[in-house]
Amino acid sequence: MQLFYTPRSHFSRKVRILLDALGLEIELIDVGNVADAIAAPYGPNPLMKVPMLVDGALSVFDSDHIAAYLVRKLDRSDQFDVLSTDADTLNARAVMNGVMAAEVELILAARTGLDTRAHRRFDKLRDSIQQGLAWLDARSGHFPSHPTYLTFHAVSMWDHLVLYQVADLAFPNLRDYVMHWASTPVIARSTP
Ligand SMILES: N[C@@H](CCC(=O)N[C@@H](CS)C(=O)NCC(=O)O)C(=O)O
Repeated sequence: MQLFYTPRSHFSRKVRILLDALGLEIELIDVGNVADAIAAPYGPNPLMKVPMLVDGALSVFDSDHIAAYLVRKLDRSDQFDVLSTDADTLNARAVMNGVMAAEVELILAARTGLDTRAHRRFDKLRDSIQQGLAWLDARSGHFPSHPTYLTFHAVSMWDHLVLYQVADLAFPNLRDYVMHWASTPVIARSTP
């Protein structure tokens, strides 16, 4: 198996932490600058995004799809609750994915030459990040007290926000939750 990724990609990192937690070592292929509109490095992924998993003849797109594929194939006990159907858990995942996607849009717009302060569309993205983080901060006290895929997701999101500084990060509950797990070896190993 191969995972197409970049070392800083937060969507890739949640999958990398899961792989590490499951004790699975697979080949990592760095696609380079994800702002480039060059299809070749992404192989069969038409969306030109990472992560993508290749397993023999099969390609799997999208981080949560990849995580579910890995667990269905290799971790029947689903130790990290990847296949959860709990509405609160899935809402938290949706908010984190939304925050992460908005952050990608802001970062890649700036990287490709747009002034994100000059367009109202980007103000809405910035607002959605702040509102999403506030929503998560109000609920992180109810996040699981043992590490699950939600933990891997939260850490990947938070560390990326710290790295790129596109948001105000005054969210102490969320920060404390992430800090609690940050030095766990399977999490710390992929810190960007
Ligand atoms: N929904 C996708 C989002 C993946 C994504 O946006 N990845 C970023 C890197 S962290 C990317 O490749 N962006 C390239 C682009 O948007 O052009 C997933 O969960 O895998």
